[in-house]
Amino acid sequence: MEVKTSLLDNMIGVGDMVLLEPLNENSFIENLRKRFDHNEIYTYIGSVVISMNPYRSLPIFTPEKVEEYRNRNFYELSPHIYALADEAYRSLRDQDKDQCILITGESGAGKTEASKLVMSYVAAVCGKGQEVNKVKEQLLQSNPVLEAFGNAKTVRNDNSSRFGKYMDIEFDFKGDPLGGVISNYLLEKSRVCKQPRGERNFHIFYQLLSGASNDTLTKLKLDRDFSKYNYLSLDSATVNGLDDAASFRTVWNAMQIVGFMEDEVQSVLELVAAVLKLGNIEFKPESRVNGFDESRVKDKNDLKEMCELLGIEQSVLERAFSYRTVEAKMEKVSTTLNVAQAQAKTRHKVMGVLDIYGFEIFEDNSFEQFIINYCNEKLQQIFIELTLREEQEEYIREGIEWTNIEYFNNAIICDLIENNQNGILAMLDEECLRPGTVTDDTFLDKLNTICAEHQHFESRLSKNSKFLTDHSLPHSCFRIQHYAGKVLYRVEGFVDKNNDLLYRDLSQAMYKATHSLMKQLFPEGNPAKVNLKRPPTAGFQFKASVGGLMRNLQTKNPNYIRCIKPNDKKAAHIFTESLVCHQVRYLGLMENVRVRRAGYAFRQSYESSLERYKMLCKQTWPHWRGAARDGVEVLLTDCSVPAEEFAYGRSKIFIRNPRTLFTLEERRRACLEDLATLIQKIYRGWR
Ligand code: AOV
Ligand code: MG
Repeated sequence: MEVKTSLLDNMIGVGDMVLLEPLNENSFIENLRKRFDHNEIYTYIGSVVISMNPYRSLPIFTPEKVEEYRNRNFYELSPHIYALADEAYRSLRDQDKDQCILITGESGAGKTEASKLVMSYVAAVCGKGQEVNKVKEQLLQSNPVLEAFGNAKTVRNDNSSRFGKYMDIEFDFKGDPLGGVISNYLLEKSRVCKQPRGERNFHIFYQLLSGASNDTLTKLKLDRDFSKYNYLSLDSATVNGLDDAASFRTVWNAMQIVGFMEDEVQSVLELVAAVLKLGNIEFKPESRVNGFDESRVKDKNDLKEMCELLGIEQSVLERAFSYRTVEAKMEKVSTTLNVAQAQAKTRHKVMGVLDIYGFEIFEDNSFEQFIINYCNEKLQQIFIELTLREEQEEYIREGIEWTNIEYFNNAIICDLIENNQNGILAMLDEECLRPGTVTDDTFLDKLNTICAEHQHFESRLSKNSKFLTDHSLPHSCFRIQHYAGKVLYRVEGFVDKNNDLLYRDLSQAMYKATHSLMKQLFPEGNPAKVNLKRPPTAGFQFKASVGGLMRNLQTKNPNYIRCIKPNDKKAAHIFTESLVCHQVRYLGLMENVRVRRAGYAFRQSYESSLERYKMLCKQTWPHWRGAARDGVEVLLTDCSVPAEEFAYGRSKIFIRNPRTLFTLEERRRACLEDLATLIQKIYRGWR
């Protein structure tokens, strides 16, 4: 039977880790390696897909492959991300269950590529027709646009997502796409001004300078030479394998497909150009009579050009750069956030695709990494909640015997960060809102007193005697033991970045611009709308939006893709065992298989399984009059499958081994074929 061979081939390893014999960490890694060596980058753990980054293009994403996987059952063919996408799409269309695709893994593991594969698969199999195709094109073309403005080269990934993205694709009752809603999560803004060594600014800057026509560049007052711009780091301005000029044309086209009018594209590019000019403006200190230092713009040409691009009077902007009106801090923040928008009640069917920035550790880790890694903790948490814990609890609920399996629950780390009273984010907010002198160090002091006892927190000045002697920890730093590894954070900039304040002088200057897009971006600069309320801090907003996202995801049926990075060199064919092993451990994949195996690989409600297999047994076909559970029992006994293969839960039948399921599926298929032949014969008879 084809089914078995694809999942149980000794040469290429087993397709589902649930079938691995013996099961231990070594055999698990060995299986991944074997498959990786044979270009089998996908492996299942039940319905979870493990995806290894091949770092080269494989011929497995063709239209023929899409056809192959279309409308086939999950276990029928060899593991593929298309099988997951197909399963999710069909449950959405046929069973009316909203779906979400959760893609996790560290930076460079292949999340963004996976999200695009899922989207392109769904686009290929859903609906037809001119209108529908237009919607699909728009959904797919949103990717190059978002990546141009939100991705950048980092040391971990040449196309690293510097923002989190969640896209809800909406479908009508037939399963045709209607449109999409994209939510973005905290962009790493600081990258615009400063990039670590070996990294780049956001792609769009390089794309524009390399790919725009001379005419466009002249209009934008730009020079093709990267080195003319302070914001474009020089040591890694070009990236192997990235064609910025070609990408520019792709982005340009994509913007139009997504719905930007030509003059709007132009407007956006003017802002990009203005940012480059802004980066070149330098200030010089100037002493004033009363002893205060004041800054003045040094070279006025860039300022002049920036003002021309934006339609701002030069003196207005210059003044805004040099002065600031400080507002009294409010005692308390009480702002209702408009973030839970993602939970809007829709009558449509929805498939959400989540692609965030992966867990990352750099030489220097700041507020941005802290936020990114917190986001990853939350996703790991939801994986644990839904897969591991839910699985165990289901057995208990269903009254099926279960031996508990230990797993590391990272809820404790989430709590360290997000606890409303004494979590790190709450303390940072408290510092940011406190009157008096607030510095990054006063924030660290606070952490030291309050988090000192926490087993996942360390700092040099920690009151906890255990760490007093730890001089490996530099000053002004704290360390968190994340689920995916220890990260040392430098507190420098935490307070400012969390405050995320733009002085009113600047927003008012921007609001005065005649450039209408620019003006729209600074509604708070409208003098008629002076809002004395302090805007919520970056951390507060992020926590609230991630919280909303998690609640939203929990209302949907989750599908997991766990991405693994095979090596640290961004290279094909290299499988670094220690690196893979580390990821397998922290992703909790062993626990995942154990939980899956200790029990039953497959389960289904009595009603649906009776409906599906009733044709296999004379007594249940075409109708079973009685309780569904009894029907299933009659059916299974009739099919003479060994009794130990099943357990009867309160509402569901549990099947221990996937092979048993394959056998049932195979018989069903044979039955359907017989039926089809029969119908054909009858039909011919009629004619
Ligand atoms: P990430 O999204 O997980 O990192 P990407 O999806 O951007 O990682 O993948 C990184 C790079 O690996 C891509 O640019 C490709 O070169 C390669 N790659 C990934 N998946 C595939 C695939 N299926 N086939 C061929 N090459 C692939 V980050 O956004 O940094 O967390 O924040
Ligand atoms: Mg990414």
